[in-house]
Amino acid sequence: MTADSTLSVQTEGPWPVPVLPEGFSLGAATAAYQIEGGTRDGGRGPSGWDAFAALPGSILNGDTADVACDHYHRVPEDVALLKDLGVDAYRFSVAWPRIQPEGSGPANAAGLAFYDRLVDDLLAAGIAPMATLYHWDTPLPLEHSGGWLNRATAERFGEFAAVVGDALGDRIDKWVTVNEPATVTLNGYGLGIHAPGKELLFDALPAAHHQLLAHGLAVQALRAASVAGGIGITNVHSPVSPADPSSPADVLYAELFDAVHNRIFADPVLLGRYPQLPGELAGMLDALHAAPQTDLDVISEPLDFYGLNYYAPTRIAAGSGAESSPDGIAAAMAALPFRLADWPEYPTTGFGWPVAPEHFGTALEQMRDRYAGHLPPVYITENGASFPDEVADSGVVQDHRRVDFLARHLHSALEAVKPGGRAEGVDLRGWFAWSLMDNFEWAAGYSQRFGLVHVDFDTLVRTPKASYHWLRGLIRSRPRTP
Ligand code: IFM
Repeated sequence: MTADSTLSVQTEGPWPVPVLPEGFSLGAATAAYQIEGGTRDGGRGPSGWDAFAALPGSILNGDTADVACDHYHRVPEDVALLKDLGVDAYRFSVAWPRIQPEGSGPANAAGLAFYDRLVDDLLAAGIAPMATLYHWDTPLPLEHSGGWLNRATAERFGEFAAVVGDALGDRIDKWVTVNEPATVTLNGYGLGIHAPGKELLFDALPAAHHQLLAHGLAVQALRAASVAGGIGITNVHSPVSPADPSSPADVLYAELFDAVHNRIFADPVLLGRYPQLPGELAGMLDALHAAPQTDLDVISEPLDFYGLNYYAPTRIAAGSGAESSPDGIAAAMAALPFRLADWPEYPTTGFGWPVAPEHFGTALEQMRDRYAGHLPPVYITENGASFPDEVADSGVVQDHRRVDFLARHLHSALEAVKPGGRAEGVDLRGWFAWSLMDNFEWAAGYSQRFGLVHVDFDTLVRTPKASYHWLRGLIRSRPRTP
């Protein structure tokens, strides 16, 4: 049931009104593991995240995604919310363990049927489906064989892409192969705060290469399946700066962090090579430089679009320190010679991330400066913030900090790419809010609410927040195309 939240909601405030170019697409995004629940339904197999979440202490408050938003059983209600919101596009992900419970072999018909219906419902509602093939839910048998440390996982992913491409290729508007391989590599394999919980630090780099190879193999498989929609990848980009620009050590480690968070994922896709680091850092990416050129040729298959997720900038200081956040305690970070530094000049989100919209422009500027001439049209595939929202007695969720965040960030991105803007030349085509609804925020469980729609995790009642009404108003304010 959806609570009535339209009364007395306020969507105007001191935030800017983004000026939308003609044809600019507005959407909302989710991911299968974070919203679906139904983890034992329809023949779905277990995933690496199911196993990780079952480990005591891995997820805040011992939360699991077994029910999540119960989207698996509530597709009509959720598509109705999207239709009323008026978005042009909806980004969701296809759970690999629903389609191939063993991580290989023939498709599970019930799994495919779920997405088949979802896509048809979206199209009937006039919403363009953007499907992500990998948003972190690796089938458990593949995780047991080494996960992304094993090259074979990339090959299995190419086969999975072919299966989904054959089934849905006539109706998906845009395909995202892999979502945020940086987060999987760093949090999952480097620091151990996400599945599969490995603390390998720089020995995690093969996981990056194999996800990128998986991306390239998926591009080839989708093209071989003659899918109608465009194909891209989604990388999360965080502009990195040294805590003290006059400190050579801070500058050096900022460059290293920029490489392992941003460049080792964007350079090979867009330029066909891994970045080189200067001086004493030069050997740190040896595991990547050992990759054969034939792999890089696959990884750099030309794309129809590039997906960019933006949340916050990063500040790096020399010196070690473990990181603690609702996402877990990254104890392994203490073994590194650098640490994440604070941004005392900015307000923070529920996660403690700095709210710094002007750095969104920096992210786009860096994309232009680094990849001009190689950068296809760009979609912001995620942008959003967590805040501790509550439903008031009146039934309204006044999440004005989120409205402020979204309005300022969208405005900043559009200002940056407009003629004369600092990122002029980036062909920015659209923006997706993260997320349509509050959901399972990985190691932070249900403690971080990112949604335009509030979800009561006891009753599963959905309540559109002020941010939902703000985006709905923005969409409706656009001039109608004849
Ligand atoms: O919830 C995640 C999403 O799965 C990937 N990008 C970042 C979001 C917020 O942490």
